[in-house]
Amino acid sequence: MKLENGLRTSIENEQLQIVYQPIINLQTTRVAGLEALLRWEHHELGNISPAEFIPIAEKNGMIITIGKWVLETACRQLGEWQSDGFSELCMAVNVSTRQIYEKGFSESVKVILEETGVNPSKLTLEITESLMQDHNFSTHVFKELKEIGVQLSIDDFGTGYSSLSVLSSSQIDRLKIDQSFTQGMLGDGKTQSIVKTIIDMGANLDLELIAEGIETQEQEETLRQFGCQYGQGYYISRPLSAEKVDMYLFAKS
Ligand code: G
Ligand code: G
Ligand code: MN
Ligand code: NA
Repeated sequence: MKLENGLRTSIENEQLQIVYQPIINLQTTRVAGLEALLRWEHHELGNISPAEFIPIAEKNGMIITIGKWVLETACRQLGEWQSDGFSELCMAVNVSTRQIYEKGFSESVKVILEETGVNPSKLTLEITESLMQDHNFSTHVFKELKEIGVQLSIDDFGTGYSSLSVLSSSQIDRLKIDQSFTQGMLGDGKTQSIVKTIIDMGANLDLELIAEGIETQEQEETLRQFGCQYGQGYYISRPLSAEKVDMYLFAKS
């Protein structure tokens, strides 16, 4: 109850923040984009993980307001970095199932893109696999989002139960290989085969592949050799505050 009440006032109290984790092109090592990750600094309880408060926000409907705030803030921030000269930079934003199912979701995405002046193709919406449960509905919303021109990415790919038919529908642009595969592949032959298979499948289906949770040089090197295009993880960079992203981008360019 305490968390729930706190969440209601978290935006106006400026307790919500976004940190940005760099995503690099593994083949060229250049920065390709950033994933926006929400953080809640509670005045008494300290940092609360989105894994803890997003489910609460989904239940009480606050996710709609919070989700809009995240999209707006991340797009506005992307617009600033693009104006600073990083014009090809992309932004990935996590969206929850409940948000997507809300009437008018795609319209609100469109409005935010117009207001912030961000090219739709530079925004990726990350969707977890569980959304694929209601195939008919997701197909309909995905179609609207594709008409706007945003990229769609399946997050934590391989841990849920998205059917392969979703991948053949031409609505999905990217797959994010779940970090459990990245971190397991060097110690386990079968996990490594799964990673290879996902990367090959991605290439065959014209999907962009992003490996998550890269924590060592060896993992990065292996994924590069397997032909994975993009990667992110603590070894590349931890999630950074907006100010630190500025420094990161200038240092890398
Ligand atoms: O950043 P971290 O590992 O703490 O994130 C934990 C979980 O919260 C991840 O599954 C991540 O996708 C999710 N998450 C982070 N930011 C957001 C957000 O803005 N919206 C939604 N819906 N989920 C988020
Ligand atoms: O579900 P999603 O993939 O959006 O969640 C991303 C989460 O993973 C974020 O909370 C982020 O902080 C976390 N993360 C990012 N890179 C790494 C990493 O290299 N190792 C681990 N353990 N977590 C990571
Ligand atoms: Mn994600
Ligand atoms: Na993920």
